[in-house]
Amino acid sequence: MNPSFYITTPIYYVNAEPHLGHAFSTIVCDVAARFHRLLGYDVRFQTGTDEHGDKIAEAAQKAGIQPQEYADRVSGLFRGLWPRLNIANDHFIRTTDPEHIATVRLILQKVHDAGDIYLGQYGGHYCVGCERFLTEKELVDGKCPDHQKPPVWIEEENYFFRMGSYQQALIDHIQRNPDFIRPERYKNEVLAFLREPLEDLCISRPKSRLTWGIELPFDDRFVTYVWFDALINYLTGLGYPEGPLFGQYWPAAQHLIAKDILKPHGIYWPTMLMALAKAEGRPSDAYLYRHLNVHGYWNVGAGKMSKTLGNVVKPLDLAGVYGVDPFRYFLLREMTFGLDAAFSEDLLVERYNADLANDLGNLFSRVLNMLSQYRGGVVPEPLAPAEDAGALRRLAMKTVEDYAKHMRAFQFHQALMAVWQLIGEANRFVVHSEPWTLAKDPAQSARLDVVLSTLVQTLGDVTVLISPVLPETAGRMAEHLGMELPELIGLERLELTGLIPAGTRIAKPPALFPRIDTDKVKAKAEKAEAKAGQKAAPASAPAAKEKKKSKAPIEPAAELDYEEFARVDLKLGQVLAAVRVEGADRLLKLTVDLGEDSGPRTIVAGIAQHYAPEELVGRQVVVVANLKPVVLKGVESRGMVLAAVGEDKVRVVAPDLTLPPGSKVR
Ligand code: ME8
Repeated sequence: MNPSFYITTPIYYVNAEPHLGHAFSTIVCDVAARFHRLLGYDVRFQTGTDEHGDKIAEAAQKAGIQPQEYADRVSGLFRGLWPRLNIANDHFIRTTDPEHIATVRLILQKVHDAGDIYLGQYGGHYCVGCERFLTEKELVDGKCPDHQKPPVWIEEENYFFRMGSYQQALIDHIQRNPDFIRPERYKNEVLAFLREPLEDLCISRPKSRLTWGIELPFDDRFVTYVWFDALINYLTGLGYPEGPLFGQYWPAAQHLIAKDILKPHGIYWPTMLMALAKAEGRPSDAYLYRHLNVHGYWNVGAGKMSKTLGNVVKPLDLAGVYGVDPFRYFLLREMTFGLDAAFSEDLLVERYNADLANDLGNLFSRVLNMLSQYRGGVVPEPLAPAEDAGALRRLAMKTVEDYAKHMRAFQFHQALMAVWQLIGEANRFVVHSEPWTLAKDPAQSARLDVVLSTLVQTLGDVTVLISPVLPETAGRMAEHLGMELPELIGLERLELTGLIPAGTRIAKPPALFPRIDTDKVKAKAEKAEAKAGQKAAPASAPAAKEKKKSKAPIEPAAELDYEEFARVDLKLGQVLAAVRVEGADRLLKLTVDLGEDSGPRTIVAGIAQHYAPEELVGRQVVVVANLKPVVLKGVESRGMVLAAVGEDKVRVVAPDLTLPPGSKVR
């Protein structure tokens, strides 16, 4: 029987849309899942959404809809995003799934019956953002340090889980299994926390305060605290307690999280699992997961990125411009797993050009072009012994070993560094063996065979090694090299002799990673800006500056979910006045009535070369009403007027009948 590997992402809150951090954690799990498949494991990979609790109830209320409808909508955004980043999860769980609700209630009942849940009195500093009571120590200047808001003091009757009684057992387990929590810094953080007495955990919320949760099975006046509910998703997804998946994949579980949720996963969850095992009469460590893998935070600009603070990077914006594989590669290569990393688009382009276009892309294209030119595209038999070629093959085998060691330890950047070292050596081998010189001398024919064959075999190995991180590229390379799919090959079959039999015919290579010409990208972006009538914007306007940072023009997405489209607020407007903007020959300042109580809006449109101002007054126009305001030539523009752009004519879009201003356009 194959060994089993169960990997989980945190289940994400549905109070905001997916961002770079969520994409990173989910891509990491996808990479770990694909890598373990290469090792021959039976793999199960689960992600999902966390949908109960104050935060979600509040967000739904703000949106003016029911929590369930709200959760359905945002959960759908997460679920829809993952395939577009080439993430192949086996299961997507939602805490509002009926199976999950039943599992949480079952576990609560078991732990309650075993005496580990009791009714008590609680008073404390509650932070709505964190969904938990904060200790005095955690407050900074009387505020929650993460949400910059003072917590509210709440006193009430509640149920408690006897977490404190598992403190010593947890310390012992961590000390006996030093990589239970990894990397080590996070193990140390949990142990440091456990040096203080561990308090019991309040696991209920009175319905008077919150109804959006799972009702306690033993007291219908309360719902379950969101963490006691959410953590159990990892068991529900396997069909605990009966399902065959549970027997196969638990406790061979590995969780992946960022450092923000270390405490719930490093303390609440293992003590809950110990209590559950005890309630079932099993040894206390029977259900403890295998590893908790903890990564750092992606920071954007000077600070931390979080949906609460609102400075988020949208994954598809980048993957759409640079490709999904380069985006995945950048994230895995750039972050030292466990530490924080800085995200910037410039760095992404730098890595793309250096590692993907130069190193990998160049090796692939030069080797296969030479094979085509000197051997008609047919992989030769390597008959002559050659020390340098042998060394490159041995390095490839050593790379496989190092790579596997690092990947198992979730040190992805090191695994990739090892592969890129091999790619670098292969490129150097090309330079020093000079196949172009060998090709001119018939006496060197056997030597040329060895050189070309060795390089082709290296490409074969590299294809398999990069496949977890760059699955699409690896698939293209494998197809081109006449190999099976990398996931069917597996690591075990990477041997000195190589994967590609002599006699294989390989066509001329496609360009895997066309170099990104940074100047061209900038120029293209500026042109697009000019087209949008924004070129005349002063560099000092903050919105204009922000725009300048963008490296590439935004291309329309190949497909858009209806939800994404529906976020654009299109309205019909009536132009009340129009004047030229001083010092900008393309811009008109329009006063547009959108039927709003706040009065007409000022909108700057880049159509001055196509309309005299007076031509527009009285006309109806379609306006993007929820575009962020921008300052153009000192005028704040609140919205955008839609126009059809012909070869040399630009005409505003309008209905064929006059309708009331403010009418929805869809
Ligand atoms: O905490 N850098 O959900 P959440 C890297 N529902 N990763 C980041 C990140 C960043 N800047 N920001 C977020 C919750 N993440 C709970 C989890 S699990 C039973 C319940 C990633 O939507 C990272 O994985 O706030 C982090 O742990 C997670 O998103 C938090 O997601």
